Amino acid sequence: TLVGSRIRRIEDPRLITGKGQYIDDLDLPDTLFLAILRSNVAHAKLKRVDVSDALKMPGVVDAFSGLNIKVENRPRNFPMASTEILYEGQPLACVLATDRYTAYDALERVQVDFEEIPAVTDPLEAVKESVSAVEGEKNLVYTKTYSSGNPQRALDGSDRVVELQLEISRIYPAAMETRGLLVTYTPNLLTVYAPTQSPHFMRRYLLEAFGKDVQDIRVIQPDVGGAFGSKLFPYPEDYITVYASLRTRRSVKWISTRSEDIRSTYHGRGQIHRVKAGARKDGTLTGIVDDLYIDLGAASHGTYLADIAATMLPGPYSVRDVLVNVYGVRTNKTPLDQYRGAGRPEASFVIERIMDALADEIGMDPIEMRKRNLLRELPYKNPFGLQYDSGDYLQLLERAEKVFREMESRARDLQRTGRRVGVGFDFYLEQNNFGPWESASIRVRGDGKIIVIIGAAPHGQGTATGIAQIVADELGVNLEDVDVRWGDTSMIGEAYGTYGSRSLTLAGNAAIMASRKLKEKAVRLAAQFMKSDVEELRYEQGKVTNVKTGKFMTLKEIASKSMSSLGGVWRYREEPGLEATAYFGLNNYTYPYGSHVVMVEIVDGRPRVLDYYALDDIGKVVNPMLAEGQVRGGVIQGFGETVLEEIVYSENGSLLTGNFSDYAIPTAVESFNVKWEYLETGKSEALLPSKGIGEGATIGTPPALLRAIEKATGKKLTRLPVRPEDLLP
Ligand code: MCN
Ligand code: MO
Repeated sequence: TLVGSRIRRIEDPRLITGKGQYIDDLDLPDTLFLAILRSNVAHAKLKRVDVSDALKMPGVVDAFSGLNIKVENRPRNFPMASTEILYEGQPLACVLATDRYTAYDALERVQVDFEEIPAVTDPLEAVKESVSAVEGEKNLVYTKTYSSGNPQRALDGSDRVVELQLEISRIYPAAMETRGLLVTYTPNLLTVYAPTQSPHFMRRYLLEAFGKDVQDIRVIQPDVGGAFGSKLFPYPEDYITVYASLRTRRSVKWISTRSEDIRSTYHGRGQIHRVKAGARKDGTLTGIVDDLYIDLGAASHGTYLADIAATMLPGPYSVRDVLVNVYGVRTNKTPLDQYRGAGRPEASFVIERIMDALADEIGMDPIEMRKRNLLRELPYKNPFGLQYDSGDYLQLLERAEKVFREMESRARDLQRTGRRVGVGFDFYLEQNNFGPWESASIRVRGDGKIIVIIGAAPHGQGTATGIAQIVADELGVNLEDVDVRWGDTSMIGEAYGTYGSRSLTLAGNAAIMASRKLKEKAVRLAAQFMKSDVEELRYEQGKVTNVKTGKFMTLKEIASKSMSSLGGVWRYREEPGLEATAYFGLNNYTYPYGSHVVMVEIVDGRPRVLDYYALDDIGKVVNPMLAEGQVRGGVIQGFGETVLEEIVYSENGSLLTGNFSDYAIPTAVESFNVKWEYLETGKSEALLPSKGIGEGATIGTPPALLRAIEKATGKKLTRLPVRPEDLLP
């Protein structure tokens, strides 16, 4: 079978030979270029924005400011500031010109009068409410309590209690391709080319805002150079560009520069956890109390990330006495949203830091400590009601432990020679397949070509290859006969998209269901053509065979006969055509799990990875090469988050890491090899019993890597990323 095999990505030949069509490759005649004027201060009273001088410039077609559209939980005055500037990079005005150079030049002629007022950037300062991030409003905009059992009593009854302030800095989801949008105008129908993770979300949101001005909006996703969670929902610039197209009745393109992107693409993470956790001398985790501060920036739509982190905080361990107080705080920074892992890396970082800290405190082996607390029976309802589904956590942990012991003994040899080497280990629980469902359609064309259209919207993952494997197996045809397509709202009625590591499982299972409907139809059509009873026919290996006579028709023959007049069938018993659509949703999240083991050396003041091992259980693995690719990329991103990447603001809210020379992402130079293995014990309840792998490694990497650095430096580490001073001898 193809499912389970390492098959090369069918997407790649086109992309690696430079034939990809990214949004800025699309050139349509008479397109205006839109450039956005952004605030260069964090907090100010906005008195006047005057575009009249810009409008006088040759080549400038239009310019405007003060556009306001109501979208829930976005900054007041969205998508453009009109009375108050709330963060550096917030859109203030835009210019439309016949080319991009003129548009940017004209921005300099927009006059802005404002009066700076105090900004607040530190969420722990902001909760004190002495400086308002938004005039006349509270900074603390969201509080929630997750409570189970009696954590205070549990801490009081513990042999040891640790208190930690764990900080996870803000990071920039640095996709290779910056954001952009291209809108083509025709009366009543806008076509929006959007490098998005969900064309259907884009359509829904845009129709909500502009539905009274157009009959429909078609969204097409061109090739997308990565997203990592950041391109799921429309941004201010998307609304501005669509509005500009409607206003000018012209096609409009907006492409963000890297320095615009770094201040305007919603940042990720940004959480501080003040935790107390207790254990008995035998290593039993007794209780956790956590004050979770999430730095929302100038909006409040990122609160769900705190909810995910809070409910996942107990991780794979049996602790029942847990209290998490969530504080969602607004600051004068770019709004916060999801970045690969979205809440689960934060939870995993906190619980794994707790396990290491407690193990150190009671003088116990950290793996023994984890074993003592690891859940043995599944399914299991966690203290906050999450239903962990399936698997054998201990089996996986013990396998990773072997790797850890072996790495540790090599590390000890190196340490004896004076090298600063350490090994880290973690166990992580993932929650994915975020809902609610996904769709897939299969159409067999008259020429026999099988077109599969999925509602998921991959943008680098290689999903089309995985889906092609699934469908080819299910229909018993060659991989080359299956053509997987996606990313156009006019190809598929309703859909969701690619996020929450859901596409393979949800779209894959929808594709299986659609394939099965299609096979039934093929049998009914074949019965008509072969003058047989349906009962005598079997669909097998891409053909329908009469079990009595041995005669058969291939899927291609059935399709072409059904769909062409040349087939000579003019009286239809069966409805012609060979296509089917199916929708698939699970009634729970899936909970894959894994373990990372890493050996690090501090060389010239920098952590260098000497060995890296990751082990995952995601149920049925469709294509181990694709899954491994996800793990490798995720580990390198996790390395960036642990060692290099940090969005830093000055106290008055100016962004100090506004380009790639100040904001360091991992490059080929810092990259290293990752060994990956997998188990298939924890199956999901789907027809194809898979779970997601798209985000796992960004969850599993930071706790193990930070532990390794802690061991190599002998220091207690509580912050992501580590800073140079943490690494000094
Ligand atoms: N796969 C598999 N067997 C499984 C599960 C998955 O072979 N049991 C394969 C799939 O065929 C697919 C890949 O692994 O090629 C990931 O599938 P899945 O876990 O279903 O995740 P999604 O396709 O839904 O991808 C989303 C996930 C998320 S949420 C982020 S963020 C992220 C990530 O994918 N962003 C990425 N990986 C990324 N990879 C790239 N190149 N670019 C991004 O922006
Ligand atoms: Mo994501």
